[in-house]
Amino acid sequence: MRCQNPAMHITFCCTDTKPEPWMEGLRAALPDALLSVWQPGTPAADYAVVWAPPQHFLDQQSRLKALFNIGAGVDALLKLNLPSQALVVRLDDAGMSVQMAEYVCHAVIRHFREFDGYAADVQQGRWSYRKPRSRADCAVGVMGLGVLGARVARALQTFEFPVNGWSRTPKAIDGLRGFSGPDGFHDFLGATRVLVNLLPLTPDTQDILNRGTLSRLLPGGYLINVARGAHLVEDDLIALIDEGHLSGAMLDVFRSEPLPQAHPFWTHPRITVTPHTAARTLRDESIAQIAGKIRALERGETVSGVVDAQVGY
Ligand code: NDP
Ligand code: OXD
Repeated sequence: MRCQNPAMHITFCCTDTKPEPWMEGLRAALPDALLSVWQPGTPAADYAVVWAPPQHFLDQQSRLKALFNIGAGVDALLKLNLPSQALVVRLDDAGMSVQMAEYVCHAVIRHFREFDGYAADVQQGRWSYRKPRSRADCAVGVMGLGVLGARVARALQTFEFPVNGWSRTPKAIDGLRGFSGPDGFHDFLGATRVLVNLLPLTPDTQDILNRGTLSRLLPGGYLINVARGAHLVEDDLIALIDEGHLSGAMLDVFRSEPLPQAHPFWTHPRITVTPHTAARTLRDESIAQIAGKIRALERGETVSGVVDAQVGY
């Protein structure tokens, strides 16, 4: 379908992202639109495709109808002063949830089956066996049951792990033990051995992974943080691992990214670091989704993935 408004202007303002392939894709998907790579002086646009845009870009957007964030998390965007008339639209899966399910299942299985221990033994030329662990004793708790968390929970169920889930509002997912709200949080943690964080970063969730909360996990607890670094009080994690209450962690996100060279996470023997790569933005899928939503908005329809700035996600 062609755009109804031939004068529609879409501008691209994404930090650390090469614009050319995005522009090519957007041009193919929306041939009637006027496209620009934003720079100071570019006229105000109808729609913007953004990642970490500067405040002065937003200040110039007097007629913007929607901002399309090329990621799922909008915490950085919501810290800015946004044009009040514009919708903020996050990427709505667009190929991310299957990647996140792969990452988390890999992390859980690697921990549960002790594959790091086997790899270390093999390095030493040792043919060793470890006692199989009980799956029933390895309840996995997923914090956040949104687009990504719900998919991760379902993927974990296929490996027959008991799965707990925690969300702000109650959620019914077949076979999942659901907890919600602040009242359900302690019981959720107390029933969980492997904790997966897939919450958005909001004032309510900042620092939520701390000594008090992580201590409530079942003994030998393991943390997988794939949401945002600012959810985790890093020193508390290291202390709990070193004290033996937690058995380790696999971390994809950090307070400071790239993770500083001198950071203790790099060398901690029980912490695995990955470079914010659990679920990457896939360009073609994202362009198709954004173009589809622009067309829908131009037809006066509603679209999914609109962020509620009041709740913060
Ligand atoms: P969604 O917005 O779809 O889901 C968020 C979930 O968190 C919802 O279930 C929501 O509850 C729950 N939640 C929010 N606030 C609270 C709270 N205070 N207490 C309890 N539950 C809460 O997010 P996504 O699943 O799409 O993404 C989650 C996060 O993953 C992103 O915000 C981003 O930070 C991170 N991410 C990381 C990537 C990586 O590569 N490492 C890639 C992509 C995203 P309810 O259902 O009741 O609304
Ligand atoms: C995202 C991310 O939010 O990459 O999409 O973390």
